[in-house]
Amino acid sequence: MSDSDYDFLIKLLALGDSGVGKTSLLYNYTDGKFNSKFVTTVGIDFREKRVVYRSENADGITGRGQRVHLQLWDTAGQERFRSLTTAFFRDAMGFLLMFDLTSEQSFLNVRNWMTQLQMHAYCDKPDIVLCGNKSDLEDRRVVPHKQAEDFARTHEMPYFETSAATGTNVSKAVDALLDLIMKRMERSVDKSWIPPGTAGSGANGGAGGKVAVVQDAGKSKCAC
Ligand SMILES: Nc1nc2c(ncn2[C@@H]2O[C@H](COP(=O)(O)OP(=O)(O)O)[C@@H](O)[C@H]2O)c(=O)[nH]1
Ligand SMILES: [Mg+2]
Repeated sequence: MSDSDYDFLIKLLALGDSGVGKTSLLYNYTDGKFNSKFVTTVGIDFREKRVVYRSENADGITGRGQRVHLQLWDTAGQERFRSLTTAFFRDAMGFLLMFDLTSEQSFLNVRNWMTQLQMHAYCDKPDIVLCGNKSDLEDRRVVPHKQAEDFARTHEMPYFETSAATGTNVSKAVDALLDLIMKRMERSVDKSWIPPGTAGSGANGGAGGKVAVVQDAGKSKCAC
């Protein structure tokens, strides 16, 4: 597959306090590895991965696979990088909002991250998946499963307990976010009115055009 050989370019952003495991989780997702050395992310960085997305209709019938090029943006959680990272919020189509199950403070700060998202993301109700990370450290857990799950339900976000160390639920969390984004884009396309007789006139161009449509949908045509 060549570099431009994909149907959709999707940009995701991981955010949350410093030390919750953003870099480790993205590294686990793209490379299947874990590095226990703590290396502070400076500013912003990204990793990439190709996946095939298959949507299911109401009858459970799976459609043709869509080739997705995922760009996973990794932010630095420290306050001093905030002005840098908020600029990237605008460009992302979905968010992995992370906290550390062994840190009460990182869970309390999830609210602050949500406020930041509401202010800077493409719309005030963006697609977010909440991840309580470090689930392998069960003996050091301070955030009860139910408390995090209730919080996520109140804010209508899926919730996963992940471990970047063992890989538990890492792909599931990213897949759930991709699913939300693809469904939102389908809704935006459904909502845009196409005058009778113009369908198939090539208004969207070829494969390159498709990618442009996706980016537009992520930035401005919010279907919430
Ligand atoms: N046990 C365990 N340690 C983790 C996990 N995720 C990250 N860590 C460790 O927590 C520290 C911070 O991780 P890092 O990915 O740099 O956090 P970031 O600041 O959010 O990017 C590092 O020492 C990691 O090895 C996890 O799921 N389980
Ligand atoms: Mg980091």
